[in-house]
Amino acid sequence: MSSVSHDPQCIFCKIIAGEIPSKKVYEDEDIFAFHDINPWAPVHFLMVPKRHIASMAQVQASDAPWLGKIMAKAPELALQMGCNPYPEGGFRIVVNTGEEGGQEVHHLHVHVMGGPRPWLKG
Ligand code: DGP
Repeated sequence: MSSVSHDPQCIFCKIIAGEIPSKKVYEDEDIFAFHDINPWAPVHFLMVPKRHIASMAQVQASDAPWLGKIMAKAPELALQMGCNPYPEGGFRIVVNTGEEGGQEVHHLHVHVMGGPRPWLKG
C-alpha cells in the first residue's frame, strides 16, 4: 500500500485534520488546497491528497482518480485565487519529489503559482 489514510507525524496530515491552522482554498472528500506559508509568487497555494502518500515516487495507477482531480481542479482554483487568464496570464505547477527534487515536506503536494511577474525565473 503506497498511501495511508493519516500519518500522525505528518505536518500536512495535521493541516488537513485542522490540527494545524491553514488558509484553506478548497476541500472535497479526496483533496485539500491551502495557501503556501512561504509563497514564491503573488499566488501560491498547495494541493494535496487527503490520504497520506509521501511523494510522486510512490504514485501508482490506482492513484489516477485523486491525482486527476487535483490537476483538473487546479486551473479553476488558480483563477479564483487571482492568477490572470491564459494565455497572457497562466500559472506554474510544480511537484518537488525527493531530496534531489527539492522536496521538504513528505506528503505529496502540488505547488500552483502565478500572478504578475517578475517572480518567475527561467
Ligand atoms: P516542498 O519544498 O515542495 O516540499 O515545499 C513545501 C512547501 O510547504 C513550502 O513551500 C512551504 C510549505 N509549508 C511548509 N510547512 C507549512 C505549513 O505549516 N503551512 C503551510 N501553509 N505551508 C507550509
